[in-house]
Amino acid sequence: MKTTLRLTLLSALFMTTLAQAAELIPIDVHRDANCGCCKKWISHLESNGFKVNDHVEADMSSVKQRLGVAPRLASCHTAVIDGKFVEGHVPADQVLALRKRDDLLGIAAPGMPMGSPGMEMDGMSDAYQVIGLTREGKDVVVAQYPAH
Ligand SMILES: [Cu+2]
Repeated sequence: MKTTLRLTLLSALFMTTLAQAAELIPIDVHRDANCGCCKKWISHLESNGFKVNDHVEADMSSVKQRLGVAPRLASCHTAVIDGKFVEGHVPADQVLALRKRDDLLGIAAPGMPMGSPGMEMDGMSDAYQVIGLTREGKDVVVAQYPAH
């Protein structure tokens, strides 16, 4: 009886682990070997349900060009999900929202805004925006974060 119960509990645990693993969302991240804040952004994604495929690149500017990141939107790392780019320190919830936006080629948090995920600095934060690039080549604001 005890053994049966233990087995049931164990298999329940095992099933839960499998279910969680199945729910992880794969994303590719391209970054420079020496980028510390890029690794912090990867940790941010991983703690928000993503499975990151990490690609260390010798030439990030050619990667950005290949993936269609407009120079005005550029930051450090460049991720790809469902064929769309995610440039810079974009919050994980915006990456999730992008998956439902078929009008956008990608989104970006241009530059390196202080206080964005992976750029935390003593709780201080710059105001910053997440910009979407439409299929027509226009920039649209998809999210705004206030300074604090
Ligand atoms: Cu960075």
